[in-house]
Amino acid sequence: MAKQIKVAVAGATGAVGREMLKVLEQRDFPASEVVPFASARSAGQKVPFKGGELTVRELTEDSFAGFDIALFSAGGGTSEKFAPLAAKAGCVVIDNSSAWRMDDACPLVVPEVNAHDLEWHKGIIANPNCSTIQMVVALKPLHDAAGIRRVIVSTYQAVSGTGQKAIVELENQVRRLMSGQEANPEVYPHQIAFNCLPHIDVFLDNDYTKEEMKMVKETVKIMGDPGIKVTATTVRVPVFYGHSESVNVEFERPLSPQQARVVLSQAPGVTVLDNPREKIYPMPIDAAGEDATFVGRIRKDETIENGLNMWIVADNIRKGAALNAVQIAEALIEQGLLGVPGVNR
Ligand code: 25A
Ligand code: L14
Repeated sequence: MAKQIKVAVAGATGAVGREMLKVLEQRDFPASEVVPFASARSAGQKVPFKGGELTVRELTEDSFAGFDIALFSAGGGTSEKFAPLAAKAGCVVIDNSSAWRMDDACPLVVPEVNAHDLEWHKGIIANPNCSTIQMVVALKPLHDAAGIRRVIVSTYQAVSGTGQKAIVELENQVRRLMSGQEANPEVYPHQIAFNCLPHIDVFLDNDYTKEEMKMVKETVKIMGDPGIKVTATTVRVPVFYGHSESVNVEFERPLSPQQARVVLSQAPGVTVLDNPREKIYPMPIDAAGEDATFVGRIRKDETIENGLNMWIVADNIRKGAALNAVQIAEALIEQGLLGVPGVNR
């Protein structure tokens, strides 16, 4: 009989943690037991799972004994502290925060792109940034076809990426402003309703945001090619679920829009929605709740020799976070890579 797999979800009361439970259920993940963990203030709270409810436990240093996989989405500080303890206990961590992504000992994985990097994991596997994930799902097949030189991306990111509190802030601001009250921003530095903020995560010394530099560095690590140059502008927009991206790509070799559509329509995880005459293109309201990365508006960049423009949309909470993490867990099982080298493998 196959091994019984015990799964811990750390940060189970958050926007991403709740979606992780939903994705485990929807994909009928082969777990013998799923246990939700969060901070002390949420211990005892119930979270829905498989038609019933699970009781949230407080995450502590010895929570991980007997678990095979821990899905983390409890913020970077929690991951820094608890992920090494889990790995030491023989539990493989799949971490959704930015804490471990650029660590040379941790694979950074989007299964459609680099599932092979799971082979060298040492107990902690990083789930990339949401904007990076959907971009590389679409770029990898195009890179294989024509060699990417440079990418210029601007994002239109939903508030759900910041968590449940930001979803509530957008709802409340819309209501307040429509009834003549002040916006009262708390989560974001400025009003987000009816506005755009060219500011996600913190500003760095080079005047880019940390979110923008994640897209630059993570893309190179996932694609395994330091020759790919990326420059990014990341923008928060008043959308609840679904990140959109305007992406300009310069290739080494020619690739027509029609060739790109064919390549993308055969690529894993991608759905092409590209029929401008019929007003068909990806939109966040349609991508919300879906698993695919949607690509449309594919057209030639007429200012350079080998260039295309496109529009990429995905559900940031699913493919950008919870779904990608569960797909990593499925790939680990498939490749026989459960267990931590030197501990229980
Ligand atoms: O927001 P926090 O504080 O970072 O918390 C996020 C999750 O981690 C848990 C926390 O439990 C929550 O489950 N957590 C924090 N510290 C912990 C610790 N020391 C810890 N777990 C263990 N040990 P909590 O008990 O603090 O619960 C409060 C959280 O519950 C959510 N919430 C509030 N109101 C809600 C609600 N959920 C559903 N319905 C409601 N009405 C809310 O979580 C609150 O903080 P959240 O959704 O705001 O948190 C999401 C976190 O994940 C990050 N994030 C989002 N998308 C991504 C991402 N990180 C990486 N990649 C992504 N794609 C967010 O930035 C946020 O930190
Ligand atoms: O994964 O949208 O590093 O505010 C941190 C910022 C996820 C999105 C990450 C946001 C991001 C989040």
